[in-house]
Amino acid sequence: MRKIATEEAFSIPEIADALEEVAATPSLDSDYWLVDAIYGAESKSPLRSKLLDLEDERLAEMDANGVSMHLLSLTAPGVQMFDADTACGLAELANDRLAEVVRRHPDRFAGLATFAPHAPRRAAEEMARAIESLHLNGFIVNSHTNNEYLDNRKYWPILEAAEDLDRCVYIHPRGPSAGLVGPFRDYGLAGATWGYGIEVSTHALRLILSGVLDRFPRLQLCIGHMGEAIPFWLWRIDNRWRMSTVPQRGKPLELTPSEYFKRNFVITTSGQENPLALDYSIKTLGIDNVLWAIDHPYQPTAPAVSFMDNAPVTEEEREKLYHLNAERVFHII
Ligand code: VNL
Ligand code: MN
Repeated sequence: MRKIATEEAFSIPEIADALEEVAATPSLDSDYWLVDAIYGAESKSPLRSKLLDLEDERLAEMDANGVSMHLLSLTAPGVQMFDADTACGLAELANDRLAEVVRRHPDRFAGLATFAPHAPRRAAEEMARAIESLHLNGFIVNSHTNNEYLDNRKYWPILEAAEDLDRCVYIHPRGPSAGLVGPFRDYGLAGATWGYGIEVSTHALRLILSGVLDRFPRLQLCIGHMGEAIPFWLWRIDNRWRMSTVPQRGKPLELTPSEYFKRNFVITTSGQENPLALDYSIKTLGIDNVLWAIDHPYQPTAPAVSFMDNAPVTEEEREKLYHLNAERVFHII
């Protein structure tokens, strides 16, 4: 069975070097911990070289585990910690490199293009280039940029470009934004344990409740980690949105929150290998809205494969989870 993993991280040396610069100046940014751990001068983490490796150990590990394809994306925080000009240049370079490796291994790699949200018009141009000239498969964005979210009107050119190009935007985690991070600063809460998911679920709900999906009804979005807890919350979100004690709504929405979630979002299983959560998500969202992912190199490959090989679904459903949904959503041939 073809196995397409849909949240697989890579980097390029120029961006790793730029993040090493970021690590050299301690800051209160909630991604500083991660950047320092991977790219800091004292780092002994193997992640930097695993992120930079595409054609050696990565392909060998894919082969050893029967993984057909990585849908690659520039690892978090992408270019979003750099100033807008630097970010634009590095995004374009990363997309060029990504397209080259996809061209060399069209049956093993596909790619999500990156862009600099803090330069929205140039981002929209890069998005068009990434699809029309580089033939990449969609987009990745690492949640907030300078503590702002994509529902903000200044980012609408990005949403418009994604909708016009008919390509999905994967909203990948980064640490919580400045206004959210306070209590996440202790006990390692800001990262993948909890903060990443809260950051992305908050972002997704901003997009839903702002009404921006009435403006861009065909926008396709993807979130990982079994939907960052949103599927489990849909009933309460609908219920309290309808009968909220403190009404805070602007323009009335055309659909209920859960209807937007089912219409505009798909989820992946990255780093969330829980058969009960998978079963629940499929029953809640439908089998067409759930895609398999590993989250390489942050998660090991073998358990992610065995999770999906043994998932309590029919073989027809497994085909959708492993590849048919990814082929449809990300235009993979
Ligand atoms: C981690 C996990 C980081 C998954 C990631 O991106 C990720 C982590 C920076 O555990 O640090 O995609
Ligand atoms: Mn990831």
